Amino acid sequence: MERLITFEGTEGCGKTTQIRMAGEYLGQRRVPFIITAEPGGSALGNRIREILLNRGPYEINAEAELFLFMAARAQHVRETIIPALRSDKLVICDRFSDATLAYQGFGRGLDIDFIRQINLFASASLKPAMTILFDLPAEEGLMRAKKRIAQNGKEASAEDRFEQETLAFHRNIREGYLSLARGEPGRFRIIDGSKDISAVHREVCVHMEAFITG
Ligand code: Z5A
Repeated sequence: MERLITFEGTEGCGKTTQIRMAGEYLGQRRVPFIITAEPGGSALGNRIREILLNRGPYEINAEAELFLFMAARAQHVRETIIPALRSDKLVICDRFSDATLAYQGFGRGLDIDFIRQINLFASASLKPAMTILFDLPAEEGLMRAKKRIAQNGKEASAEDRFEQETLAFHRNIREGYLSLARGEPGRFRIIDGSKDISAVHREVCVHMEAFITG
């Protein structure tokens, strides 16, 4: 079984916070691992990330957006994820193929079956063995993300292409993730992301422990 674990959820659901804490936990358990993220995880992926997340002096339509995410994934999988798995490392990835189904499929309304097909191509048919989904109301996640942007003092135009989307868009994505989880209950673990950070971390540890000892 591929030792790829993905963390997924809507904007501001707490994935990044929880991945950092999961990394500390794996370190204490002396499990070799890497943490990586999409879009990104390679030099090319990071360049594509800048195009995708920052608002530039151009429009990106839904179809172009889909292929940019796929290009970043194709590079990331072959340059970073597969080599790490081959050297027996556990790979924790902040977003992966499910994010494309949720955002470009359920969010933007592109064809889900087509996305599934090109996901397989981009990811070299790699599937996560376990996906932890942090579920919370879209309003709450957006509030957290906006607070964080304000705290970081970012310009309103930076890294906000997705934050600027309507509440309905983010609600569709939440529903999309929940429907993906219902379709594959053996792979998904759903955690209530509205609980406090340490309560969520305890639940993550239960799933990580079951995974590494299972
Ligand atoms: N995207 C896509 O459309 N298609 C794809 O195929 C892929 C991605 C792969 C990536 O942006 C964007 O790309 C993403 C989907 C799209 N856009 N959106 N939306 P990103 O990587 O910059 O951002 P993100 O993945 O959405 O994550 P995020 O906004 O950084 O949020 P997060 O990682 O889920 O949460 P966090 O950073 O851990 O926490 C956010 C804030 O909440 C922070 O201040 C924390 O201290 C706080 N926090 C965290 N947990 C809690 C709890 N439990 N209680 C209270 N406060 C908390």
